Amino acid sequence: MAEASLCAPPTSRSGANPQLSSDTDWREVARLVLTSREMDRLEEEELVPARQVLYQFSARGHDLAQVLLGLKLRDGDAACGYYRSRPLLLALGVPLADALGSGMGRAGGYSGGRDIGVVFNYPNPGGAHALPMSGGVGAQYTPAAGWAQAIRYKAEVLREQDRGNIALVLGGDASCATGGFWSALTIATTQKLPLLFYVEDNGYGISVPSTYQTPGQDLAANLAAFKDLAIFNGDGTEPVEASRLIDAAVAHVRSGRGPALLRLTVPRLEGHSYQDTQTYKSEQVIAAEWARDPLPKLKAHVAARQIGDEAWAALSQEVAWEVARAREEAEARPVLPVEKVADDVFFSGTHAAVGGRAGLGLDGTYEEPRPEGQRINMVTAIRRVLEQELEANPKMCVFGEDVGPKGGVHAVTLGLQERFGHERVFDTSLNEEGIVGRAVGMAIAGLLPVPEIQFRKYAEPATEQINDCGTMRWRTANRFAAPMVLRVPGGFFKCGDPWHSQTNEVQFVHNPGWKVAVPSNAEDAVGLLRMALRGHDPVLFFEHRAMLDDSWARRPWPGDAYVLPFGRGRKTRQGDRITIVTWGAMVPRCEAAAEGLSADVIDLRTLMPWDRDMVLESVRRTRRCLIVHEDLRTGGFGAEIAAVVADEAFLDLDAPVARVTMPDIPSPHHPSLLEAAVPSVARIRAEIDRLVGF
Ligand SMILES: Cc1ncc(C[n+]2csc(CCOP(=O)(O)OP(=O)(O)O)c2C)c(N)n1
Ligand SMILES: [Mg+2]
Repeated sequence: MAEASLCAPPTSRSGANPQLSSDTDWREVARLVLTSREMDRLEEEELVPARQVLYQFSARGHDLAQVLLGLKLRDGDAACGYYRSRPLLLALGVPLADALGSGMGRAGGYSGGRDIGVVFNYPNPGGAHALPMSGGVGAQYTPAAGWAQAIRYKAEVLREQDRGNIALVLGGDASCATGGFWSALTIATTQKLPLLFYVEDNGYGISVPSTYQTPGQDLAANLAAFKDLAIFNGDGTEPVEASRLIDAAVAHVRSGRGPALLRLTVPRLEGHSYQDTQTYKSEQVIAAEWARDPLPKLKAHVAARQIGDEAWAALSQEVAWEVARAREEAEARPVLPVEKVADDVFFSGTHAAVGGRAGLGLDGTYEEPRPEGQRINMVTAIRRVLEQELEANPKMCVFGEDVGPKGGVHAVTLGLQERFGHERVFDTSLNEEGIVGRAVGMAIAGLLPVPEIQFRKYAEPATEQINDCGTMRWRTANRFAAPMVLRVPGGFFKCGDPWHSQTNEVQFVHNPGWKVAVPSNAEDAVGLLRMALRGHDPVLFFEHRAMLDDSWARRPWPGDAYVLPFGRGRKTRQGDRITIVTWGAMVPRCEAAAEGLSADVIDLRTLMPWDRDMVLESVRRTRRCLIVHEDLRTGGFGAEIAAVVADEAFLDLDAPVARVTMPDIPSPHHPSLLEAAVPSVARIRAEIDRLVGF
């Protein structure tokens, strides 16, 4: 295809209903498009050169269609956009001073200066929320699918009135090559969710032409055969055509007939961002793009509707004043006090404006176990907590691969779907980004998602969603939060292997905003899981495969309202010659290794937060510290503990702080290789003896 035709309008079929009459308020459209243009101009001509704004993405060319679409959203809908979505935000009613001030990194606005201004979020009570965007291309899709699923959940499970709400997700042509796009497409079509995909096809992803993103450059044409997906495809610069297509696509999704894909071609009239000089485009291409500028087309269109030259000029003037006023207001805002930069990582007493609050409170719970009955294994214990909380909390839902009729490959969710139904306990498509991203959208919508990842390593495709979820409260300055409990089994079992057996819990500790539970036994699992389900932060709940049915880990049921607060270790043995710090499947090994010796064995139980006070108090008394973990040595969580002990108890030590860990290799398969790699009782004992005799 010739380069000059990259930005040509499409010739493929259009799903528009020609009979549909638009109720568009064209004066409002003009006002918003002019506002967006004036903001782009102000940034490009003044604020970026003055270094008042550091990241700038022009929306010129994309603006008309976004405004038309934004004006169709209403209370109960939500939109998840990307860095070029400011016109849509303006249509939702975001204050102009926030739209400008956020780019300046000032206090207030979207993030209080913690995030770049183009990565928007907008709590909008009474209107459609703009869900927190991500700087990662494609990461916007699956949370939007989660919001769409929450719409249905609220109608079917919570019996809230069905008001025809929709979720909208915006993405560029290049974003449609990401895993997130395909994941959300699979979720929305298989579940027939009210999700509208709006693809703004400007022919480029920075400099890469869309020939690299979809064959033939027309994703809508390529998806024509996709079942249960309505396609609307056309020109986003033509006021009449664009508004008809938008109306039809929105109406389709509102009617409950399932998802739709709306692809509109638009020219990107400036570089990708301010810094991009577009050397990869020829002069002809740039000229052809400017020939498609929607602004003169809009002007001509509204001229035929009583907004002639004079009215247009007056409107432009009015908009310029408003933007200038917003600039003054934004410039008057201070920079966030630096002491506040570490606030809002975790819930600290004030709920986010949107998201969370779905867990039951702590009223009636107790922190001392009240053991009853026979000892039960960890599988039964975890299942019983899930069952009780599902029973008591209709906002809670459990999902993941094989968790439905099969009851999970570890049998933890056995029988839950039968009891609570397919809306609340459900199988998902095999896409971990989709599992966690969908949970994010559901949590923002006020549900309590409890997703399962089948094995620790398979959380890797969800890494981006996990990270974005954890940072949400901080980067939106407590405007949004997405608490969830992510259950992840892992660690070795009877044998090892590089895929099912790793722990790598330290990676979650490294994701700001996540709490991390690593229970070693049934009683702690009950208390920590219930606490997690009633808390306000995302929690990684690690279920060690070797402990799920281990006899050592079996404990009596600790009571129906037992909770174990995070950050409280437990001394499973007490003594004064050495402190052994450990967690998970290493706890019984450390106990066995310390047999016959006076030692403190500390089961940390949670790693974020971890019980520094208990460890330091113990080490100051025993003067020796050994850390034992299953994870790899280099950069494992033991390194953190060792550093803290060295830092804070250096003068109390009589021996070096030591670690027994896996070597830096994946878990090996054969049981004898595995046993040689995982810390054994003999290896731990040898290190204890070395330190005690030091
Ligand atoms: C996961 C990820 N990879 C790469 C980038 C860098 N990046 C930012 S925007 C972009 C191009 C996206 O193009 P498109 O989706 O077509 O949107 P457009 O900018 O054209 O509107 C790239 C490669 C990123 N932000 N995230
Ligand atoms: Mg593009």
